[in-house]
Amino acid sequence: MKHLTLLSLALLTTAPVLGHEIVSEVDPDKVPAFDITSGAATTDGRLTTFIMEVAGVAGSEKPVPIGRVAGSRVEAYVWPTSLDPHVVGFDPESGTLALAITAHPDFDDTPLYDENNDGDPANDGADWHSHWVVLVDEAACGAGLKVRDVSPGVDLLPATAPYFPIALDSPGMSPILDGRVARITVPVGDTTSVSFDAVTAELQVNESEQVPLLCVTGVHDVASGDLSLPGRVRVEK
Ligand SMILES: [Ca+2]
Ligand SMILES: [Ca+2]
Ligand SMILES: [Ca+2]
Repeated sequence: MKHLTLLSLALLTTAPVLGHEIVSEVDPDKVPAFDITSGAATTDGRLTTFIMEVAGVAGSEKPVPIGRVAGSRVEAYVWPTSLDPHVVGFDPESGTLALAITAHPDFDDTPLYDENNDGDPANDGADWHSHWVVLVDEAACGAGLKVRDVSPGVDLLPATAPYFPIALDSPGMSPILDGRVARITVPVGDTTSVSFDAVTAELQVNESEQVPLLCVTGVHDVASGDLSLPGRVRVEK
C-alpha cells in the first residue's frame, strides 16, 4: 500500500509535465550530440522557448566543409510545430513551420547578421544559428522532406529572409547550446495550443543547385518516434 501511495504521489507530481514534454530513449547507435532525450517548450505569454536535450554535448558535431555550396551539408536541431507558416510571414498553410538551429560551414544565409563578429556579414554559417523553415513532403529527398522551394517575390517571405528560393527565414534569434541542452527563444506568444516535436536531422544542398534545393537527407532522431507532434507548450510565468 505504501508503494501504491508513493506511486500515486509520483504520478500526481509529474502529471502536469506529461503531455507537454516529449521523452526519447538514449540510443547507443546514435551520435550522442544528436540523440534526443527530451523535447519541451515554455511560454510566458509573450515569448516562447523551445528546448531539446540530447545524450551528448549539443552542438559538438558539425558538417565537414567541402569548399562549395552545391552538395554541402547542414546539421540541424529542429522543432516542427503546428504553427501556421503565416505567423512568421510565409504563405498560409504552405507546410510545417519548423524552428531550427543549424550549422553549415559552406555558405552564409544570414545577410543581416555577422554571426562570427568579424566585420563581414556574408562569411558566416559555420557557427550555430537560427532559422524558421517551412517543411513539405518530397519523395526525391532521402528523408522524404525538404525545405519548401519558393519563388521570392511571388511566394511570401518574411522581411528577414535571405531571399533564397526556399522558405527560409533568418530572423537572428540566438540559440543557446549549453552542455546537453539546445534552446532558443522566439517572439511568438500565443502558443498554449501549439503542438511540437523535436528532431535532429541532416540536410544537403542539391548537387546541381536545382529543386529540391535543400533536402532533409537523414534524420538522426525524432523525439516522438513518429513525428506526431505530441509536445505542448507549458505556461511559465
Ligand atoms: Ca533518443
Ligand atoms: Ca551572416
Ligand atoms: Ca562574419
